Amino acid sequence: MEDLTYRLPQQRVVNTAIPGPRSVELDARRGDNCARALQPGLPAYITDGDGGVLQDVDGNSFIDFASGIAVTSVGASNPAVARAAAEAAQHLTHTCFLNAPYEGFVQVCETLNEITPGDFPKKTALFSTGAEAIENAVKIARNYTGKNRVVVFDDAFHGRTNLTMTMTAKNKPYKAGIGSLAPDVIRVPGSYPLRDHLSGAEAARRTLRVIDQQIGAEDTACLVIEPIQGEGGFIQPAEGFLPALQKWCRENNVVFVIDEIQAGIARTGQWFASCHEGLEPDLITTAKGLGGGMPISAVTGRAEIMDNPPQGSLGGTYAGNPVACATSQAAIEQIRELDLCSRAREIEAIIREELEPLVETGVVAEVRGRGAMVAIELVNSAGDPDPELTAKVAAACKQQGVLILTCGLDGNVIRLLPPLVIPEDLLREGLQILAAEITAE
Ligand code: PLZ
Repeated sequence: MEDLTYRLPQQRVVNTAIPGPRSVELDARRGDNCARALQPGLPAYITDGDGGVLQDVDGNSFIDFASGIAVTSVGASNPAVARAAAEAAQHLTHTCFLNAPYEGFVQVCETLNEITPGDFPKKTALFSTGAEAIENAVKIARNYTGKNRVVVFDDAFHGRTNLTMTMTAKNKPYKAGIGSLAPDVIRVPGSYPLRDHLSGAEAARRTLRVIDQQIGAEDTACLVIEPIQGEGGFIQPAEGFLPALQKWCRENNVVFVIDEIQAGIARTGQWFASCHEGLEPDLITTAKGLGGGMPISAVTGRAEIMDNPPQGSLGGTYAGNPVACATSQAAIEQIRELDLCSRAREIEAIIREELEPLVETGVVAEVRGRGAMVAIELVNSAGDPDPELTAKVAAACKQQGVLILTCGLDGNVIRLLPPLVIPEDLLREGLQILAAEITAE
């Protein structure tokens, strides 16, 4: 993998116990002042980030395998993105597009219409967060079809607002004790090859049978699915599963919505994870990597669906903020210029080379995912999920300066989401530390 240029030294440095003394002080202030629900996974407070590293207040430097949950694909302080933000902010921090429009908003819509799959007329609406994009995709699909039901999947994650937390599968911590759920959201089984041992066609038959028998296409507005489930465990459906769902949607006037919020924007080695199986979703939601670090999200899709909601029914004060539009355009140009789709595929090859040998130990059930969105699922000697070991390995990695995230409904999946600009030696060093922690068990 080719070296890029970096501002910060691309080195792992552990100078203190993690957390170091200044982080401990800051965390005490957090405890006194921030809501208890907001508990950071890394106990160290970050001051700077670049390439594949995050530096903390105590002079430690972590290898970043998180990218702020798949956001900073072009780096946490990409110079082109930082310049675009500064330049935009010197002219407009905000106007509200609905009151006083600006070119940057239109430009991001044009770009998304061009890079999303599907050779048909498309339109885009911009928002601020992933959950907001999902909420709006559902509104648009309901408005277009005149139907209400929303089909979602086991292990799904779509957000934390009322509708999207309902669409999210995991009860704790997302729903328990948080009040009423939204109506008309119905969950069906998906495709989880490691556990269900079904081919894509078999899994799709099972799913469509449940939909036909228990829900009914005549009342269903849309089916919403992540092409690789993110928070749910980096679950990659068996080949053929997603195309079969798309076909069923087309035949039944159900809007096929692909949630590319985590998997999209070059993360999996193509502009969109949908591209790997040639999908042409009716609507695609994007966020995270789209803004190069600034909050921006989008719904992009078939013009006739996107244009159906009446004027004034979509939008928001901050939707498509001018600074976020500028960073989004800069991030997309960086992905093109640095050919980060290819780099994501190279990252996958390196991760597989370093971690696939662990499958022989029996602790790692499989290495799965695409591009720079790869995970390992950890199991005990009986083959059951091992969340204790997973938490222990993740904590040990953090102590050694490697920021690792876990996921999965059973909490037994370690997911790797490095920035696409991470240098190869740093990537390998982090993976070797992770592998050593797993084999030490
Ligand atoms: N859809 C596929 O991955 C956000 C959530 C972290 P927001 N994933 C990270 C957490 O604990 O809240 C996500 C996603 C997919 C929707 C969302 C929601 O995006 O920008 O967090 O609202």
